[in-house]
Amino acid sequence: MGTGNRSSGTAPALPAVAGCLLLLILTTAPPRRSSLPCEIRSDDLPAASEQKGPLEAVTAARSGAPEGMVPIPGGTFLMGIDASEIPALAELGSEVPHMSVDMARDWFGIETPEHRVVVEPFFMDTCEVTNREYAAFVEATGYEAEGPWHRYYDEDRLDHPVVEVSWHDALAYAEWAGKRLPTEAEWEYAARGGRQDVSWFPWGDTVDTEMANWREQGESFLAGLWRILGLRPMGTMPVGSHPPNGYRLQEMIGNVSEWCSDRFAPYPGGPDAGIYHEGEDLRMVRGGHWQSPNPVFIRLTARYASSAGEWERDRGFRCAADLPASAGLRSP
Ligand SMILES: [Ca+2]
Repeated sequence: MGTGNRSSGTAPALPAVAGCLLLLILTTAPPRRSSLPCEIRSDDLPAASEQKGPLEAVTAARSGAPEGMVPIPGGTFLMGIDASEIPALAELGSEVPHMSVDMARDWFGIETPEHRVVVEPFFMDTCEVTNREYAAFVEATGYEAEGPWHRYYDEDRLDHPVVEVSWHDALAYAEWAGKRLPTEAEWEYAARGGRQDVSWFPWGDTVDTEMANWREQGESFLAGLWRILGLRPMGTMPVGSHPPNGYRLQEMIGNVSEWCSDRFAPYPGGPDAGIYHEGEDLRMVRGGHWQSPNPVFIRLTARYASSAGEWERDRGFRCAADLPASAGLRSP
């Protein structure tokens, strides 16, 4: 279930709305924070009582992590949601036009059923891959990307996540970096930050606009008009702008949604996902993004699929990597 608009090829010059642009800038520009480029502040960390096991394991193996990555201890977790949670999702997303329990079931049924998954230890990038990093890859290799990622590459956005990269573009970077894309299960497991006591967000089950970058509720008429016309300004924030989760990962939720390695498939025993076409190379996308219109779309378990050759200006990625077998990070 995508919440963003395919934005490539949008013509920015529409005289009829030119007079509105200044007003739109003033009414829609998202709040900016100072950049904290992936530096972890001690007061950002969750309470030790909540994260003792995972953090101890992470700390023990930190010295072996590649630059910009942290080790994620393996373990077992419950992936997805139980169907009984669908009404609560309809309530959470009640500001979405025409939301109902039936609509919530159509949109979020692919998150069911909740099922137990074993995840082996792995490394995960602490932050989304940035424009600076992607440019270094392209410069080093001459890679010709499918997506027009360079449209949002400039000196002011070097530490913002790269966007408008296809799944193939993301995979090419990952392989060049000696990494890979995370599986969907790895992504969801890592996003929890070691917490199995939360259902919706890494920080808990309440909406908190300070914890992630998404399009908040209450969009004005002019802001909506701008979005519909494809003129909404980019709303990404520099990576590392939000507090980390229990594994020290930042912006797993929001900012840009993130490609995962998996082809789309319903969960075992889950409903038939008729909303997706068969035969396409659909790859999973996770985490929601700066244009997600409601927190219901940025939950830990929210999943949707996109063709591997498509790109969005609200979609990027981060990498995972295999952990040496000797690291011994398997959780009980
Ligand atoms: Ca993200």
